[in-house]
Amino acid sequence: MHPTTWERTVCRVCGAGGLARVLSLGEMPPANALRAPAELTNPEVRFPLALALCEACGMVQLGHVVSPELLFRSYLFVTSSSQRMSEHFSALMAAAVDEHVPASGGLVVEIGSNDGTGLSSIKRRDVRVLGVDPARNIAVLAAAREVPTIPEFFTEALAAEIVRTAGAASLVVACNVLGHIDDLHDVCRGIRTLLAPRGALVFEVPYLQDLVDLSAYDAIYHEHLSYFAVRPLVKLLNENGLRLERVEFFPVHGGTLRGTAVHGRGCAPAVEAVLSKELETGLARRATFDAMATRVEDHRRGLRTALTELRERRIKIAGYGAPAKGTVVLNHCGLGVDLLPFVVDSTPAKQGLHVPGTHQLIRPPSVLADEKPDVLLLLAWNHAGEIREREAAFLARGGRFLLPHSPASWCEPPAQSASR
Ligand code: JHZ
Ligand code: ZN
Repeated sequence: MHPTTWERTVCRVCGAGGLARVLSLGEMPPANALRAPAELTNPEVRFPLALALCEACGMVQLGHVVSPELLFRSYLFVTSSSQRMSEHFSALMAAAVDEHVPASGGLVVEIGSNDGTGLSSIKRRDVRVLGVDPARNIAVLAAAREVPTIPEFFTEALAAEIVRTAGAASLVVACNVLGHIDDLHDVCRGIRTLLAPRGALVFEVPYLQDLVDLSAYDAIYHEHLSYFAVRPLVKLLNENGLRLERVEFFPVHGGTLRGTAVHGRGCAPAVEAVLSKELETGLARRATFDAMATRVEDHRRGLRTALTELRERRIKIAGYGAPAKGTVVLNHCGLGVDLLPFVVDSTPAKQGLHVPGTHQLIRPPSVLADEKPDVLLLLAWNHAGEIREREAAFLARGGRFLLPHSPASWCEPPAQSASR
């Protein structure tokens, strides 16, 4: 039996004790634990959700770890739910194969390969592909795309097994997955084991600086154990024989850092420049997060007030998207079905289920034509551009999207997420 939750008392990068608790969102249900109608009256699990800062190395992390068996074995988020994100990952794969895989072919391994969206985009090239993802239900979707997938957690032991059976990898890709893994050193050792001598790791993580700048507290949930700045990343990679060769920034998911690492030590001069900037902005300072906590509290009050006013004016409102981040906003702001009666989401597996904690029914976006809400709270705000395009009919009849931001504001075109 695996324990359900445990407390982390030392930093997962440098091992220092005395982590400083910097921002608490109270007790929160796991963000993707959507509830079947028949379960709604059962007691609901909630776990503490708070950020802890390691002042020794600058790593920001959750103070509590919820068992990965509970969070990831059956998973509802599918990468292909966003056309723009699918294009983003296809472009990443194409560029990374061009740069790192020899013309004679090679092995590409993706950690956290989800439904195989990324790997399937390079299948026609002269490469062998292999996905690793613990979500057994989603491995079935990857199989339908003919992407071979090991339905397990990536570990050093699994990496050794892959090398034994399939050879070393020219390219390892890991997008939005490093933050989900408690034992980062084991994963990095595994990547080093797996990479061919001239191979490269290309990874993406939500960038901590963007999270702070946008006060995007809805990226904080139990799946996200780590919130990466570049400084602790360099330390983590270096200690495991990997050199951070390049960092790039993209506006997707509210601000994403893409890193490229190879065998070696240290980091490239361009990466040093980012380290200096992080020092300047005080990204590893307690005061940075204390200020963010104040903004988050303003946000909570502002959004509640905005929704209460809309209700008083009898303006019909619903939520758009049932992303993990939506669960955080709805629960933290205490937005129950009295203020937000239902949400819509395009993911078939989410439809008919309810948001954890606040219990909105998740319905298909097609119901908007009949329900005719006046305002949609854009919980999936990171997909604003794509959603505005898809919901042109709602906009054409005067509907408006409200952003759950600090302070709550209208989402007017051009709808772009933050960019560095
Ligand atoms: P979205 C995900 O978080 C998952 P989430 C994960 N935890 C992670 O690390 C981060 O990304 C980075 C729906 N939708 O992408 C589909 C529409 O209904 O913001 C999704 O349910 N219509 C691994 O869960 C949700 O919105 C649309 O047109 O916060 C978006 O979820 C589009 C584009 C999406 O991820
Ligand atoms: Zn540390």
